Order: sequence, then C-alpha cells, then structure tokens
Amino acid sequence: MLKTKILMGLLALALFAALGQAAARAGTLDQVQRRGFLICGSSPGVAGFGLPDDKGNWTGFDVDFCRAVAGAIFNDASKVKFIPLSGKDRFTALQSGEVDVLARNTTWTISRETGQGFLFAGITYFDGQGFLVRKKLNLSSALELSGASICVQQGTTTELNLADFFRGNNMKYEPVNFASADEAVKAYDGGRCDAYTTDASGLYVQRLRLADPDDSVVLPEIISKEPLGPVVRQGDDQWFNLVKWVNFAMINAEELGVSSKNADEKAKSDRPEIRRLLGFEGNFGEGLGVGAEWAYRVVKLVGNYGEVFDRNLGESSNLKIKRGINALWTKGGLQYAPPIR
Ligand SMILES: N[C@@H](CCC(=O)N[C@@H](CS)C(=O)NCC(=O)O)C(=O)O
Repeated sequence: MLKTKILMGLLALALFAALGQAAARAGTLDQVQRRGFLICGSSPGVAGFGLPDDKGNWTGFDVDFCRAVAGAIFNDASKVKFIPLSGKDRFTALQSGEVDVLARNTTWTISRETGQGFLFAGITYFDGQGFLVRKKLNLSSALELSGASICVQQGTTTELNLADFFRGNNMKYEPVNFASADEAVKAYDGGRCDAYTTDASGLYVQRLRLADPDDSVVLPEIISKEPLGPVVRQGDDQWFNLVKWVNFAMINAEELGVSSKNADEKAKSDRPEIRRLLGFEGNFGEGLGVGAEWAYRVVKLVGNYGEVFDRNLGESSNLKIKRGINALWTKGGLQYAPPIR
C-alpha cells in the first residue's frame, strides 16, 4: 500500500518536472514579443556571414536571416540583438536559452539534432569542406597533403571530416587546433601550418584576409557535405515553424520574382501564389503567430533569398561567390521551398 503511494508520488513528480521542462522550452515567440527583440546567436566575425563593424552594426547572410525573422515578428528588421559565439559555445548558448535561434555557419547533422536536442529549420546555404594551401607547395589535389600540418577550428564538423578524410585515404597529418577562425587563419598566415581547412564559403572569406591572398589557393576537392542552416531548440513547434517558413518564404519569393524593390507593386498581382505569399489570400501567418503579411514584411524589409545571397556573398559583395548548388531548383540548383498554401 505504502509502496504504491510512494510510487504514485514519484510518478506525479516526474510528470510535473517533464511538464515544467516543456513549458520552459515552449513559448519562444511569446518571450521574443514580450522582450521586444530577437536574440540571435551569430558568428564572432566572418565577413559575408556575420560581422559587426566598429559601430556594432552587424551585416551578413546569417545576420540577414535573423533580421528577416525579426521583420516577420515586429515589422522592424532592426529588432535583433546579435550574440557572437565560438564554434564550441554556440550549442550551449542555444541549449540554455541565451539565444532564441542560432544562425552561424552551422552544419545540420544527426547528432546535433538527436544528441543535443536541436532542430535545423532548413538549409540556407549548401556548403562543403575544402583546403587552402600556399601556392609554392605546388599541390594540385588534397590527396597530396600526406604528412601536412593543418590548421583547423575546434568544436566543428571540420575537425571530424579532416580526420575521416586522412584516415579514409590512409594518409598522415598533424592537426593544429584553434578555438576561433581568427587564430587558425593567423597561424596559417604565419606559416605554422601547410594548409587551412574549413567550409568552402569560409575559405573564400579567409583567403581575402591573408597578408597576400594571391599566395594561396583553394584545392579542388570538397571532402564533405555541410548543409548550413538556422537552429532552434526542440520542444517549441510554433517557433520551429516560424523560423523554417521565414527561410521558405525568402526562397519562394525569389522563385516568384518578388523582391524588396517590387514587393509593393507585386501586391497588385493577380497570381494566386504571389497573393498567398504576400498575405492577400488566406492567412498563413496566423498559424505561425505573426499575422497574414509576415512574408511581405520579410521580403520588403530584408529581401528574397537571391537578394540576400547577392548582397552578402555574391556579385554585389567582395566575395563574389557563385550561386552554384545554391541556385534555385528552377535554375539547376538545390534551393527548393514547399508551397505557401
Ligand atoms: N559548418 C561547420 C563549421 C562552422 C565554423 O565554425 N565555421 C567557421 C568558418 S570560417 C566559422 O564560422 N568560424 C568563426 C569563428 O569561430 O571565429 C560546423 O557547423 O561545425
């Protein structure tokens, strides 16, 4: 009898604790709205993706994604606080609730979802890992890197892929580990390593920061898949959906030819897909908790996917990264968003 009572008590306690935890995780949108701004976990400083200037104004592809989420919620894309996070610290910051969303060159992997309690809300940039080497080494392939010392950043998939690549090809190497990209790049530039490895997008960025960028080349091999995207905590479906559909709205807007420049004009369009995207037919923002014109605000205030890519990474930026596999599916690329209907 007593045993059953104790057991019931313990069960009730466990249930109470579980409910408490779920409540702590849910309601991110509410919290953000009450606080009046979004808190976005960002890169500590990677040009093109996330970088503050000396006045603390942030720019970049990941930064614009967070601005788009803020635009959907507040009709004001400036209502974001950016928290710079290292490769290692980004996950604890998201887990503890220090940030509402993480948009920081982060690769979608199974262990980051099932092991760490996160969900990736889509793929904003299809990337892959590469190597940067000095030209004078006269290498034409990463397969010639046997015995090389390689500068690499800790707490990243980069470290793991590097180990796989060398083990898989029966080659030896000496990893030289750093907590930040800055330190790893400086060490490479100072001659401490034969090669520097990171996501190919990062190689474009970091090469330009070398004392002499023309002294180094990117080798042709891409040794991994790095699908980069925004990350949220598990347990808050509404928030997950909002972050996910902001990305989809930006991709759909590009596909439909709706941009920050013509959004108002397109508001007069008869095309049902455009009317649904901009919130004149149906109210798809309701389920997201942000009102019918959420996607109009995203596109008007921040831009469609193509505009954001072009301004931060593409032709209109210093980096001149080609759309490549990040082109829309209608143009031979992989960027594809489910319909708004
Ligand atoms: N995509 C990989 C690598 C992420 C990563 O840390 N990339 C570098 C690219 S340069 C970066 O953002 N470094 C910024 C820093 O920590 O200083 C991952 O998710 O583990």
